[in-house]
Amino acid sequence: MATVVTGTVGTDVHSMGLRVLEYALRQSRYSVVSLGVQAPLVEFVDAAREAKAAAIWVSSLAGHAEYECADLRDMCTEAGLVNIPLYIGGILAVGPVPWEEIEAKFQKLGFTRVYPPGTLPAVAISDLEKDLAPAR
Ligand code: B12
Repeated sequence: MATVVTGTVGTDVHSMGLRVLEYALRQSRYSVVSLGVQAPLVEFVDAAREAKAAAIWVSSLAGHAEYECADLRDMCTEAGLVNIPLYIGGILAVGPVPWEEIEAKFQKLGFTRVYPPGTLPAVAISDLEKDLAPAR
């Protein structure tokens, strides 16, 4: 059973979307290591390494993810988690920023997949199946 590490990062307290995602992952037979809310980046990396996780999913609504998640890819690589899929979703900016701009920004930060507000968990779970297929 593949494991996904989940959490909100930094200062973000929004927990409801996270819980929905975790429920959906478990229903789809993934094991979930939940860090809950306001987890420091290093906890994502440590948990992913310990659990030999297949992916890390970050939920962020407060709008500061660009700053709070900037180092996640580099920290994963330094910890030997080379190319681990990193997904992020929620509300990833403050104000009316065009989605293409937001997506490009997070892709540049090393996120594998970036989701707009209100994305259904099934969409991302289907993407995860695809992203993990070569490793299975
Ligand atoms: C409830 C809520 C709160 C609650 C949170 C309680 C809790 N335990 O979670 C409280 C009152 C604490 C709160 C606080 C704040 N909030 Co608030 N909050 C909301 C609100 C009304 C609903 C969020 C929610 O629960 N949605 C329901 C869940 C089920 O949906 P979801 O989170 O969107 O998640 C789904 C999808 O988006 C997707 N998804 C989410 N993450 C991910 C990740 C991945 C990988 C994938 C694939 C999919 C995915 O899947 C989920 C399930 O379907 C939103 C408004 C809104 N319409 O979103 C504002 C909102 C998010 N909050 C906002 C703000 C500003 C704040 C505060 C800063 C307010 C303040 N000045 O104090 C603080 C933040 C404090 C902090 N440090 O984080 C803003 C953010 C603005 C922005 N980003 O531009 C919003 C958008 C309100 C607004 N319109 O201004 N908030």
